[in-house]
Amino acid sequence: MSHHIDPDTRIHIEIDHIPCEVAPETTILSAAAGLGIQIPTLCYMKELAPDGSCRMCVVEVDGGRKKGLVTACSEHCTEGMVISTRSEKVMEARRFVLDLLMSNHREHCFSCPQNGSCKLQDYCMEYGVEYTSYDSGKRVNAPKDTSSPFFEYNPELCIMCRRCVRICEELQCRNVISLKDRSFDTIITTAYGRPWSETTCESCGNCVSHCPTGALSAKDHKKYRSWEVRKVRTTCPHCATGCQMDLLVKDNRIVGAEPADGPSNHNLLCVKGKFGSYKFVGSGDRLTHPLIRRNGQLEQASWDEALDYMAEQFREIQKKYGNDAIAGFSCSRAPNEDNFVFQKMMRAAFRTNNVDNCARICHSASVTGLAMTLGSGAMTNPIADITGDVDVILLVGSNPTEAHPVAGTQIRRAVRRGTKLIVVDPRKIDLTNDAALHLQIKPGTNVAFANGMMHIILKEGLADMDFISSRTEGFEILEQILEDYPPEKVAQICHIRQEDLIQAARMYAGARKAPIIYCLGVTEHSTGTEGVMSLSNLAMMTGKLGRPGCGINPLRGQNNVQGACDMGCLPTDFPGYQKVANPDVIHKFQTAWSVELNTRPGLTSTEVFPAAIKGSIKGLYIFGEDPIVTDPDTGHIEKALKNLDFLVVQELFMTETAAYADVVLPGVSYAEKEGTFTNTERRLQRVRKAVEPAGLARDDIQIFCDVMGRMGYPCHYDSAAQVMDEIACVTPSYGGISHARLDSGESLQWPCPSKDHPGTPILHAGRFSRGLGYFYPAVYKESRELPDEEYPILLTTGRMLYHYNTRAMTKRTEGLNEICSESYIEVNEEDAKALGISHGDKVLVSSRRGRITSTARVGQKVSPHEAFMTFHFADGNVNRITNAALDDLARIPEYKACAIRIQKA
Ligand SMILES: Nc1nc2c(c(=O)[nH]1)N[C@H]1C(S)=C(S)[C@@H](COP(=O)(O)OP(=O)(O)OC[C@H]3O[C@@H](n4cnc5c(=O)[nH]c(N)nc54)[C@H](O)[C@@H]3O)O[C@H]1N2
Ligand SMILES: Nc1nc2c(c(=O)[nH]1)N[C@H]1C(S)=C(S)[C@@H](COP(=O)(O)OP(=O)(O)OC[C@H]3O[C@@H](n4cnc5c(=O)[nH]c(N)nc54)[C@H](O)[C@@H]3O)O[C@H]1N2
Ligand code: SF4
Ligand code: SF4
Ligand SMILES: [Mo]
Repeated sequence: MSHHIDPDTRIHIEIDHIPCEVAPETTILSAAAGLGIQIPTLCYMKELAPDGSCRMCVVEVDGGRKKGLVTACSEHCTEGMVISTRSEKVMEARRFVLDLLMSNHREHCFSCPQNGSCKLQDYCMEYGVEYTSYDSGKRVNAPKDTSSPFFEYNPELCIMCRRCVRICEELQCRNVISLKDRSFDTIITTAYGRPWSETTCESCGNCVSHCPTGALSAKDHKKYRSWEVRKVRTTCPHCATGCQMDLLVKDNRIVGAEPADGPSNHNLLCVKGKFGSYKFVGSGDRLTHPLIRRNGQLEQASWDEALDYMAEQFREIQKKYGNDAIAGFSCSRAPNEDNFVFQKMMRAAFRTNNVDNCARICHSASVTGLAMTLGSGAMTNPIADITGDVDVILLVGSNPTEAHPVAGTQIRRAVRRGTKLIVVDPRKIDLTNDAALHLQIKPGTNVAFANGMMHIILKEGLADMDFISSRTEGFEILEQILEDYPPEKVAQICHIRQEDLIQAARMYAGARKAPIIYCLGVTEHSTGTEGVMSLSNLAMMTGKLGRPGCGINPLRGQNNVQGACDMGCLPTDFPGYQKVANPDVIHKFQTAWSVELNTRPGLTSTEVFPAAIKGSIKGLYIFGEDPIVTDPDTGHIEKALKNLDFLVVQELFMTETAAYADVVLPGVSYAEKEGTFTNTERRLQRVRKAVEPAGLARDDIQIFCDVMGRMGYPCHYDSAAQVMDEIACVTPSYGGISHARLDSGESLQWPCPSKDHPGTPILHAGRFSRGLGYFYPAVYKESRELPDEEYPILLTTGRMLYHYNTRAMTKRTEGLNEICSESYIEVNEEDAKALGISHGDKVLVSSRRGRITSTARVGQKVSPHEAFMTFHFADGNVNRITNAALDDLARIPEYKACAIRIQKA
């Protein structure tokens, strides 16, 4: 029998003469912290198992089972223990530890960037250790490594606490850093002692953030002294993982970022959060003045001039063509409060439902698909839950170690603890190295794959028939369809091995806890919505919904794309997915906003461009999106924008889209305003103002209010908190949310209907949001464009770790450009050989829509006759050649499959 301790047992101890009770398995360190007694630590980190190696945390114990000095981080409290944290023996032992450390540490505190926030320095002061008594000390003589673009390693300042080694190994799961014995010394080094820049280091900088001394320090740290900076707690502006961090602010400039302890990141960041989240804010090329096009040129104007002109032009369009000739795109990089006011402006002041956001070209298939099958188009379970204690992870069309890196590392960690990972992706992504099974499917065949899995599950009796009969509907029709997807046929369609499909089906269905995690490899297809619904069919059929460690989990992309959708920046939905088509909803908002509303559902953003070409859309207001770069088939976007009567772009930078505008308005970034982002787990987190914006740039909400006034619908807010109060008032799922609750430290996931509601981590427990879960009868259909003789290669597109979408933010961080700043195309070596192309060659890439040049990366990452490009780079932007074919249900474009030809340039 295993040793069992009742968690209700209490253990009685005494620390520094204060008696207290603790639960079993409590360490002395945390018991002391509970009493407000700080014990010094160097190697200890709450996220890592205790190491006890630095011995700084020694305390003296008596009573209980032990007597003498023990390390508080690793020693558990036992009944009757009497602990002294500052006895003379303890102080002496700590002085000895420090004395030894100092013998190996060069004291150039004066020039060390860590001066003032170094734990070694602090403790030496506190314990009165001014110099080492081991002057013949074995000083490490290894040279500095400055090869990383972001940080340097100075071995002379290292105290061998091993935090960096363990973070890299146990949390980041990269094993770049290790301990190496060199005759007398042990030193910290990279694998094979190579320069940092040549290792597999991902520059997450977590080792740097947690190094207690100046041994690992950010290059940017040279620009400030620790006591000069103010810390502002906020949320990372890049992906929807929603990592919490502190911006370090010196005067009115952000000089760095540190990870904070948030529910989705637990003191970790990725390279974009750590090093790519602040330089763009203070970049010299920010927009600082409104601009008006005069005689073909964009010229500086005052706010009044720009806003008056805008209102005049938009009114003119309304008069001539009606309210629905104007459309607006909202910004899912911006806070909820901005998005709420933007859609309110479009609906109440412009009187149109033509409002959308970039979810349309991203996860609209999830919003639509999961709403149809489950009743709520959002991730069902939290990140920590689906990467914690789970048996199998089914990862479909998602590359989280690059696109959601802090979530990605949690998947790597799960695998190390024993979780089996199944990767379904046309490419060998980083996580295929950790996978038990990689189904390298042909792009565009997700529905066939899912149907094939379900065919096997049914045939082998692995379905959860009780769940199907008690909680779902539509099974019989799907069951008939599935007959048509035997493994041999599916293997052929998907270009995979039958045995692998069968094994994947058994692993997934047979597991007790197995979440599906998916992303754009599923949604960005002309059959994207059906792809999503096929995956929800798979989860329902195996009863893996509404409970921990399961669910269907779209990793949303942009930092606040979940929020932009929640806020009603959708042509068919008011905030909280209340339908425009429902007269009661219209009535509700007419009353709330004291205005008569347009009852016609609007156009999606992807419908707006063809409508502009046709001439039925005449005016467009784009808030923080850059469709010339990011929408498919650039040619048709250019044509559409040129055909407009009037275009307004509200931006941080002069983007390629802004260059087409009649009026450009300077908005402010996440670091210059207050608000909230909703991350992919439906979690509301605060965004806080760190610096004042430059020039005349204005808070985006204020701009919308000024526009609303001029369009005849006066509106004013004193603060973002006040906007959130209105959101809570009209949005049932946000009913209990307020800035005050978030500021008091609560972490809330919607639905959170009332002020005393704790939020909802897991959706669909006991009952689906729509009542019964619906099996959508999805049939496999081919991608709209397939390879042929003329265009023989199937291209899929996506992302890489170091850059973010248009690079509006990441290209303003030099280090990221140093790692990669040019377009490339991943080509299979077999094709390369046939085409006479070598790694690094310039190539011409063409499709029916255009032609670009790029650089070939030849290898085995993609299958033969397939290729991959990112859309981050202006030289050879892949959207010149992608296909704007749309999905019938969500109107999402087919970014992930089109036919191309590659030639040597
Ligand atoms: N570094 C970085 N991070 C980002 C972003 C960024 O630009 N850079 N953008 C953010 C945004 S907006 C989003 S939406 C997310 C997107 O995050 P992801 O969707 O994870 O990223 P992608 O690279 O677009 O696509 C994921 C994978 O889908 C695979 N794939 C392509 N076609 C298919 C298919 O038919 N079936 C299957 N099963 N897989 C397929 C691709 O090979 C790719 O590995 O990332 C967010 N995070
Ligand atoms: N080929 C291909 N193309 C794709 C994709 C793909 O996988 N393949 N993915 C698609 C996806 S998923 C997405 S989400 C889109 C993204 O497409 P976009 O949304 O166009 O890309 P971003 O770079 O995120 O652009 C956001 C813009 O908002 C501005 N901005 C940021 N914050 C603020 C703010 O607070 N206020 C104001 N006024 N402006 C702000 C930035 O300066 C930036 O120019 O790209 C799509 N394009
Ligand atoms: S480099 Fe820093 S974190 Fe790593 S062992 Fe040395 S002192 Fe510790
Ligand atoms: S994982 Fe996403 S949210 Fe977290 S630091 Fe990286 S980019 Fe920011
Ligand atoms: Mo996205």
